[in-house]
Amino acid sequence: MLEKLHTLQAEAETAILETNDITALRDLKVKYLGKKGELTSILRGMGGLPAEERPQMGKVANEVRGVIESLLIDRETALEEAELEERLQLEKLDVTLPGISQEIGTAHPLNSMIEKIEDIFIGMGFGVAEGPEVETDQYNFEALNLPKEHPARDMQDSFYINPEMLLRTHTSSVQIRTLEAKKGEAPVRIICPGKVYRRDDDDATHSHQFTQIEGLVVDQNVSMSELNGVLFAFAQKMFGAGIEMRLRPSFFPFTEPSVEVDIYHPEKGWIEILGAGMVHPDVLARVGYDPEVYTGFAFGVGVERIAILKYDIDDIRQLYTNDLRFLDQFKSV
Ligand code: 2NL
Repeated sequence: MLEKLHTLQAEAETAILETNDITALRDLKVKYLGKKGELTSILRGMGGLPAEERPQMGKVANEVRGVIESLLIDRETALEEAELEERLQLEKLDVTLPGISQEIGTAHPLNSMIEKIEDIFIGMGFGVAEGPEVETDQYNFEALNLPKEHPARDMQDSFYINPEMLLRTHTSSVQIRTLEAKKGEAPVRIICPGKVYRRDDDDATHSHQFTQIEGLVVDQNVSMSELNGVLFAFAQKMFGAGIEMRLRPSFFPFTEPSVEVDIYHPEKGWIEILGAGMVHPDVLARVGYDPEVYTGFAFGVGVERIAILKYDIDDIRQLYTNDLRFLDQFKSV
């Protein structure tokens, strides 16, 4: 029996020291010291020993239990420490390292220019109206004094979907739709931003798709001097209070009289920024406004043109190709 106890102790010692995980170690505790464990089963055999040998055997058995118990505790402590050390190595975090900075995107210069122009006119009491990009030739041409035979309606100059429908060539169509919906009611003060399309060959100064903002005011007693005042306020807010502006006579089928508006650029001289005029009486009459009672003015701004001028951009295509080296320059705009 003594030999059995010593063999058990030696066997337990090897098993405990060889174990590398805590769960297995707990299993060993059950195996050697548990109620149904090996030590218990050896002690059961004590009943068959002569009475004088029992105390001695009991003492050895307790010593063996003590040795196994302390081996278990030491091994458990060692394994826990190793596990903690491993975790500390893996989760090592240097809070003094600089963070990984996240690039923050910004509005596209064309979108910020649209918003800038919208804000200026909203500040002068204009509302914003939008409408379809695919238009009937009724809204895009007929309503604006551009009848079938007009050279501006050449099939080669616009993108036709079918003989009656095309991609709008200006946002005037939205203004016509707004006037029609108002059924002769005044005042009307709107701007109409949006994409427009013309069959041009793309180059540094032309694009088959560009952005236009048209404005329209219709009321009683609307005059050319109010047009002048509104456009000068726009030019000042866009290019600075000291800007010089002039109107030049021009021609559009939908306005009479018509003007082209220039600003003075210190290096480039007089530069055209937009076209405008008093709404043609026939245009007003066709959408239900009596031209004897109501007058109006309208203007059309090319957004890219303004952006190119203000930011000194040398090629309109830079506004469409999304080269980050170009876009990054507008982070603060
Ligand atoms: C340009 C500048 C312009 C208009 C647009 C307009 C709209 C209505 C009635 C009359 Cl509903 N006119 N818009 C007027 C003058 C100029 O755009 O250079 N266009 C070719």
